[in-house]
Amino acid sequence: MRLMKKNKLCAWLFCRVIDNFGDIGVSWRLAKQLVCEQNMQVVLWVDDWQAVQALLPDVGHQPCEYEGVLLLFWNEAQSMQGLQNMPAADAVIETFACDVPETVLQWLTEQKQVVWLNLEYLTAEDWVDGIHLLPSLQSNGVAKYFFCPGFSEQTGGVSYEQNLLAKKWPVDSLHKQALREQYALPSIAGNTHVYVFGYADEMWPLWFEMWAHGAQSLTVWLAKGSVLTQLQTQYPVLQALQQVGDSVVWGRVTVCLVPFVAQAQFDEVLQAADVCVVRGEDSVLRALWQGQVFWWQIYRQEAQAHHIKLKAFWQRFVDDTEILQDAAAQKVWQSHQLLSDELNGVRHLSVSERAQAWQYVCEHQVYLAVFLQKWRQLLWDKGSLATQLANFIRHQLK
Ligand code: TRH
Repeated sequence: MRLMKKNKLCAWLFCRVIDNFGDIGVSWRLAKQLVCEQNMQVVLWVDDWQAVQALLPDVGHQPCEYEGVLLLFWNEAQSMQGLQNMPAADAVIETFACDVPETVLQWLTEQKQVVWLNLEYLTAEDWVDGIHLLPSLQSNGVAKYFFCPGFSEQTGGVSYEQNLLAKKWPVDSLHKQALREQYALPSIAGNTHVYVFGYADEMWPLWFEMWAHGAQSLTVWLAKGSVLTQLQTQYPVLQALQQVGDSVVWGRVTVCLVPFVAQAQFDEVLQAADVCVVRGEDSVLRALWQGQVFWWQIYRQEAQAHHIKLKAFWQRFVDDTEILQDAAAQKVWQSHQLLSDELNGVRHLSVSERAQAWQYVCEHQVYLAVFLQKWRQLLWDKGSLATQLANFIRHQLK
């Protein structure tokens, strides 16, 4: 019996969860956008159902149809018959070189016209311009295309939903307050509210010390996870943070443990903050869409490859927005970058350098936000990743 009748252009999407939530985060967004915005059918195979449930808490058991996407647990022993029960694919998409199962490789050799592609990681580095949409002949005799998200005209663009900019971000202070109440995010009048979703790292104690002893009162909403675990081993005061909603006052900073929300609500948590620190490729784009100041704690790679990726990202921002030509913004930008470098292990700051940079960005964030909003618009105008991907598939099938 077919699990879903084929009635549209159909993509099979494969997602292997390596660690964290980025793989499923990106795959799910893409699946939904192809269905809702590109009038396609999507079957999404994921090899970690718990990761699916974290982002879609009401998803239920697999297989299931959720928001128009057929969601399935990726079973390595996927049978040919199982595949034949699916709506036939016009496109097979691997996310992040996850390698489709043998049966799919075999199935691909038997098809006359199916577009096979690998969705690469997002980077602003120049080399992606040269490989985006290049075919590469695989051992089963079928060509697989590289599809590279990116920031230039020569790449596949970045992920966003078509209705995003209509939402008028950043939100005004009344709306912010309403969101804080909705998500039980403690709000303290006069404080800067910082949302932190990062990776454990030796710089966090330095930043929390800076906040605790800073000149300005601050509220930090800390997403539950490795940063908290790390800090609790070093600072007994933070051991009071056990459950979502708990908060402690430590010098000038009030630290609160905030919930892990469904992906559909993640944007709202970011909007509720004044500034934020985010980490992987999905959350950094969501922060960018808010049009507010953010820092990117990029996923660490071997041989410091992430430093190159980080530099390319911010360099693209500088080039696209010409921020360095504006004296007021330039100064905030320099402070922002000092902190960004320290956050990612590129350099160390002294206590006073760090504190001054932080204070300067917080006090002048509005200058920087203008340029972030400009960049957002430029990226938007290039067309979304899902649009470009669907167009490529259609073009190849002609
Ligand atoms: O979870 P990540 O660290 O994933 C990483 C990165 O994608 C990295 O680039 C990749 O190489 C590595 O995995 C394997 O960070 P990321 O990409 O930001 O994904 C987090 C997802 O979790 C994103 O879709 C937003 C979502 N999320 C929620 O839905 N609710 C929440 O409360 C939070 C904190 C996150």
